[in-house]
Amino acid sequence: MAGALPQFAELPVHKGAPPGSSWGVFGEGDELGTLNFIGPEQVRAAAELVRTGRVFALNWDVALPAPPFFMRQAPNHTIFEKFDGVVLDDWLDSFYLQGSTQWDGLRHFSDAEYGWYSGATHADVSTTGPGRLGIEHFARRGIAARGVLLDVVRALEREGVELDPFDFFPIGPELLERVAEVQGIELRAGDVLLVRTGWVEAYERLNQGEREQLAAAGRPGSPGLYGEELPAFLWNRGIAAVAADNPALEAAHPGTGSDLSLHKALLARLGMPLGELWVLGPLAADCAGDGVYECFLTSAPLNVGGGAGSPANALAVK
Ligand code: UVW
Repeated sequence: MAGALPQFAELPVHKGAPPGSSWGVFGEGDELGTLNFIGPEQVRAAAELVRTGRVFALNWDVALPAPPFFMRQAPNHTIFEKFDGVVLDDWLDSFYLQGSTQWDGLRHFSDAEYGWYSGATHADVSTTGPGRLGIEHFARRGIAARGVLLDVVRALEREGVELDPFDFFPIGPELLERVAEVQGIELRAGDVLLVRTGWVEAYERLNQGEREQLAAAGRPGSPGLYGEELPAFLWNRGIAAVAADNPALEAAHPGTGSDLSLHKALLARLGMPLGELWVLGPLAADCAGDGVYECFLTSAPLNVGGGAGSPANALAVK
C-alpha cells in the first residue's frame, strides 16, 4: 500500500490540515491511521517469519512501574470467592490503560492548534463509549504484522558507547539506520518497529527505594526517539506503528521528560500508534543469539469503547 501513497514531503493532501499530516490519505473519517499500511499481503509475509516456534510475550506486569508515572495510579487487584468458594473472580480498580506496556491510541494526543488525528475535535473524542478514534477500532481489527527490532543498546555497545538508561539520549533516523545496517535488516512497508533502549531492564534492576526516588524526581529520563526528521523517516518507509521499551517512546530528560513533539507529529498528525514500556530484553537476547531481528508480531488491544490507549497484549514469534 505504501507505494501508492504520497511521500512525507507531499503531505498534507488535505487543505487546511496541519503540515506533515496524513489526514485524508486513508479516507475521510479514518480510524486506523498508519495501521492501514498493514494489508493481507504484509500479514501473510509476516506469518512466514515463524521458523523456530519461539514466542516472546512483550507485556510487562500491569503493576509496573511502581510507583506509576505521568499522574497515573497503581492498579488495585481484588480476588473474590463465589459459589461457596469453589470459583474465584477478580477485578482491577484504578487500572490505567496506559499505565504499563501500552499502545497510545489516536485519542491520546492532539495537536494544540489543529486538534486530533483526521480532524476530530475535542468534543468528538472526549466522551466514553465507542466513538471517533477510540481504541476499539484497533481492537476490532487486531494487529498482526512483521515486527523488526532495532537493538540500539547492543549496537552502541559495539561502538564502545554505554547508554545511561535513565538519561536523555536522542535516537534519530541516522542511528536507527546504522543499527539496521549492523543487524543486516531492512525496514519494509507495514512493519511494526521495535526500538530497544534498555529502560525496562534497568528499571527491573532498581530496588523499591530507588523506584520511589525515580518517581519522586518527576518524569523519568530515558534514551528514546528524537528529531524532526523522524516522522518523514517512518512515514516514507511505511512504518505502521512504533514501540519502545521506555516510558514515553521519546528521549526524555530526568525530571522534565520530553517535549512530546513526536507524540504530536506521529499520533495527531500521521495517525501512527505509539508503543511504550514494551518488554524487549528477552526478544533482543534471542535476536542477538541467532542474528534474526524480524518476527511475526501480534497485538490485541482491549476492546474498550472510546479508549485512548490499551495494554499492548503483544507477542513476538520467531
Ligand atoms: C503521557 O501522558 C504523555 O503519557 P505517554 O507517555 O503514555 O504518552
